Amino acid sequence: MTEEEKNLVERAKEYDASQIQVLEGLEAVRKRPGMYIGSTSSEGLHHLVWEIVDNSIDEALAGFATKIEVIVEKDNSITVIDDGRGIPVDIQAKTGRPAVETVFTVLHAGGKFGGGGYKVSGGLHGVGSSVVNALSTTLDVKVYKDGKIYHQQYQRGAVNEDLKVIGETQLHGTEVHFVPDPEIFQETTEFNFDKLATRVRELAFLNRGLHISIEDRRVEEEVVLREYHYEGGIKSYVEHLNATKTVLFPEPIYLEGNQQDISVEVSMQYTDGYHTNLLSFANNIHTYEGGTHESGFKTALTRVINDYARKQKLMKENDDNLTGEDVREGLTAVISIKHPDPQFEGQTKTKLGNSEVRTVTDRLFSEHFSKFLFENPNVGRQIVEKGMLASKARLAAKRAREVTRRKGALEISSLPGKLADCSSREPEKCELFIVEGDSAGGSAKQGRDREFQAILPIRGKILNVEKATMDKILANEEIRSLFTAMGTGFGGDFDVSKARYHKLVIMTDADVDGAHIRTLLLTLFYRYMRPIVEAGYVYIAQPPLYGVKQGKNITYVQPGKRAEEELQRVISELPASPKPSVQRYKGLGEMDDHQLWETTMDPENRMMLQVTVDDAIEADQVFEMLMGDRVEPRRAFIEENAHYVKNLDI
Ligand code: TTJ
Repeated sequence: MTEEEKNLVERAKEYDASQIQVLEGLEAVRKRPGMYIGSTSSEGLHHLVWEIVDNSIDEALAGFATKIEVIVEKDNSITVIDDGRGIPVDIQAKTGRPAVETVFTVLHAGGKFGGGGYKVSGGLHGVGSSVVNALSTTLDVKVYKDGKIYHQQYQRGAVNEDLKVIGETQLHGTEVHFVPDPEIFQETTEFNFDKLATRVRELAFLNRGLHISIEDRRVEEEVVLREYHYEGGIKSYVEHLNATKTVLFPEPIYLEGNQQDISVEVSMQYTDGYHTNLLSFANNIHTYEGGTHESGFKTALTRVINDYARKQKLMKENDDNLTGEDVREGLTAVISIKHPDPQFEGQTKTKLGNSEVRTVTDRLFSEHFSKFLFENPNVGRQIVEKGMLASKARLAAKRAREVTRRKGALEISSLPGKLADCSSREPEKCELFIVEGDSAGGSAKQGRDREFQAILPIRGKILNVEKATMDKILANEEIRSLFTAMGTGFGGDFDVSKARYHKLVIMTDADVDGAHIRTLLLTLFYRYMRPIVEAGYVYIAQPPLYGVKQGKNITYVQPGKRAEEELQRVISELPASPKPSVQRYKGLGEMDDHQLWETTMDPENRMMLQVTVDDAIEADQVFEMLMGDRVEPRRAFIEENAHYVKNLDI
């Protein structure tokens, strides 16, 4: 063998060895997908999309891509296209393979070549392309670059075809198409368009100027394409959140700044309401659990308002300082920071830990906000007055709570009479059903498994907590019994670890009233029991929509978009005689206790929807729209959702 031949043999051996490593790496991903994408449920499935989209967002933030398209294809596969520089295709010295191949086949290979810029993605830190590849039956990448179109295909993570030029182009960018592997995503491979669209819109808000669209090609009859682009970025986000509310000043405050490689954006606006809506993000990740950016903002807000109030003599000399809660009442705010190396902590890894972010956010925000107050004394005065009102209300509520507490009204010893409690005292096993109406409550009491299922019937509409002060809320009997039954305490005393049930199930009729009560309850939970929503304790029961009866047998059909189709299928699969009868259930009351157990309460058979914080926020917004003071958004909403409301009503 010549020297050259020997070299070639060595290279080939090295290549084989590295290929084996690559396959072992991706095999590990297929063996333990949960370790890389959290879970293989619907959550994990959707996570794949964000792992790919994050790369395009990086390219947009670096200033090279202006447009991102996300497409849900007919077969529930996904295409993502951007107009960036295109993933590099040149052969890397180290591996002897095209860079793009390494991106998709080597675990932990980042999308960054030559460094620079933010790695904005959280979770897997944007190194998830190979993970997505490993969990897809096929993945195709096309790179439009230097006049050529390059293409490569992989199957379950392994190279299927070498990279090759398949055509010419004037364009530049990257296109990735992947088919999630049903062997991995056994629960479902169906994408939820609304869920994708919500996040895509959020990404548009969080990345000012970005054009991002999402298209659903599964719908035959119509073009479902949503395009998002906000020149105002998070300022537009605040406007959107406040669209249905009455605001104290017309344009949200907006600032952006940069210090120590950390970029900070804050936008905020006060409404005339009582509630705080504070959303924070780090590198586009929603930090549900808050963190240093949030705490920096909160401290600065409180300090600046108090300083301002004293300097302007808007507060009396011996008045107590306004508290953080006081100055946040009615506030809608979005904080978005970008950090080269974010540390995510907390139970769900959604709490920002980098301590330097606290100081940077505090400094940038307080400088901007104090200047704003001194330049807008009218607004400044309104904000202070609002804080002082909140402070008075807080003291009144505290007194009311003390009275309640002294009377022991929220103690478990005084469990409400209407509550049919369960016998188990292990909260992890216990379920509390909140049931609309006394008659359905009666059936539920009869039908339940008393070992672990408790029933609390509620009557009529419950109090609208949007429009009530704390002392009113505490005086409301339905709400009191709910809090007492849960055992969590109220307000500042709220303690999720004291929850007596780890499932709190809303069971209402499938009509407009039922939807309304459900919205009221969700609003209550979101506003006053948020930790139980965050803990995933809240569920919505899914009573069947139809019962198809034939002789002694009943088959049930669940509500949903395809309920009618499903009904037809059920009927067509029955033997021809005797003739089946179809019942459409309008209310829970139409089912007897046995049917209610079998269809809606029995853990073996039932379907329940777990409520996420996003669902609750949405309920809260829908609620504002329907119940708030402003007529225009309400009319628009009802017009837009007329079909939905009608469906509920049938
Ligand atoms: C990195 O720096 C050199 C030029 O190319 C840059 C890059 O990688 N850009 C890039 C990657 N743009 N878009 C991507 C990308 C797009 C999708 C849809 C999926 C993936 C994994 C990467």
